[in-house]
Amino acid sequence: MIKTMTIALALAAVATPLAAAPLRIETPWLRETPPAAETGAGYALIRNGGSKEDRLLGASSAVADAVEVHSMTMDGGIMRMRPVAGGLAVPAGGSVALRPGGYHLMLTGLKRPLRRGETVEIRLRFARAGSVPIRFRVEPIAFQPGGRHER
Ligand SMILES: [Cu+2]
Repeated sequence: MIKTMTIALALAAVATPLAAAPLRIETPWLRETPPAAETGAGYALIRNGGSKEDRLLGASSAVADAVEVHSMTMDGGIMRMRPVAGGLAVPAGGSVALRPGGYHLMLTGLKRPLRRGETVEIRLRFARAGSVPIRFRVEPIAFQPGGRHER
């Protein structure tokens, strides 16, 4: 009798993690923009505590016509940005950083300037986790995220 119960509990424990939401978005921030800017950039650290890869497919926000996921690479001394084809992979049990000089969210068709100190909602769209609204804090142009790995 006790043995049967132990097996049942073990099966329940195996099934539970599949239902959990494994993604964690850390230090989401946007760079403040000059008054006439038409584009903006957003950054965050995306952690995946789950056992399956997820992909950041796109995003949207009320403050911009479009929000794209971009990569940035140096090509013969020239910075090039391009949309990430097929979405940005967030590996199982791992993380991906969106940061200045690398992957970022590109806001195009900004409807108003982004001012430091305010928070702006951006809805991230993942292949597995679905649509996730995140509040991004607007930081000064010279901001460098600190303490990202301190937790
Ligand atoms: Cu870009």
